[in-house]
Amino acid sequence: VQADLAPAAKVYDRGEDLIAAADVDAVLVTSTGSTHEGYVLAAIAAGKPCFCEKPLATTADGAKRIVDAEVTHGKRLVQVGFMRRYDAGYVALKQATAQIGAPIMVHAAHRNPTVPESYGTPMAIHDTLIHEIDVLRWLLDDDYVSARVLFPRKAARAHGGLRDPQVVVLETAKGVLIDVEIFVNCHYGYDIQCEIVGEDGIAKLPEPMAIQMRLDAKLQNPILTDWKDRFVDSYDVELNDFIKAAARGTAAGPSSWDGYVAAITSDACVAAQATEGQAVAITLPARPALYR
Ligand code: ISE
Repeated sequence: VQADLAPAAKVYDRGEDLIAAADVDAVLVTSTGSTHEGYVLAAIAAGKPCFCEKPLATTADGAKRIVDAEVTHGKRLVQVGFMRRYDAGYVALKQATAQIGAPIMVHAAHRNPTVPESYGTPMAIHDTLIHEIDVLRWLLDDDYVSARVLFPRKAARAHGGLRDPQVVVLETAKGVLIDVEIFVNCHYGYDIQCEIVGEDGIAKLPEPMAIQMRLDAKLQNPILTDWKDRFVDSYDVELNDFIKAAARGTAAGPSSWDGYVAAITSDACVAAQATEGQAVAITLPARPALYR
């Protein structure tokens, strides 16, 4: 932010100095993923509530260092930016899941219209699938025990060395089997699908609200093209949740533990990309009391 555009705002050369400033009460970490661990640890050391965009850290070890620091601090300070838990459609899907009997399978799709040349095959996991990794744990109240990754033929619009699409198969501790299609060059739009199959019925994520048109001899339902538009409301709700908890000197919503589990699971999925369909085990340490 240029100082002349927002005179009340102060500009700091180092994030750590901003975090330590006496007139800073809470911290939003929305910088590049590789800086998240350092800034979140600095906020915990300063005892300040901290909202951190996903990923919490780019490695599971980095996320574990944050969990350890917060447990030592003795109180939750960190909320992770898994905004789908605040999306009205996913909130309704969680309520509906209670009515279909015990879940057995989940079929999901995470489709982007296109990605930049800098987007590589592992990013389909730690930058894209990470949203399903978190929201499905929350929807099912379950954890993952294994991951497999399957690749169909490469899509025509997938650039250079990018392997796209891919299908990730996750198995949970309760025996639920999840398949998630990740297709980041689908071209037609930004399309998120999630269907939960239970003993007694099926619950499906609703399409985003849009006006259906009968026009020019066509029945048309518009499809969004950008993830920022698809989840714009949930970003507001998640930040309001953070601000309310920060006013009480703590944090709510997705925790550092959720960020750590997502990092462990992401690492296993990236490892599974290289095993050509073989399952990679996912083992979680005991959950600290602070996060139960
Ligand atoms: C992006 O970083 C996001 O967080 C979006 O939700 C996801 O759909 C996209 O694939 C990511 O690159």
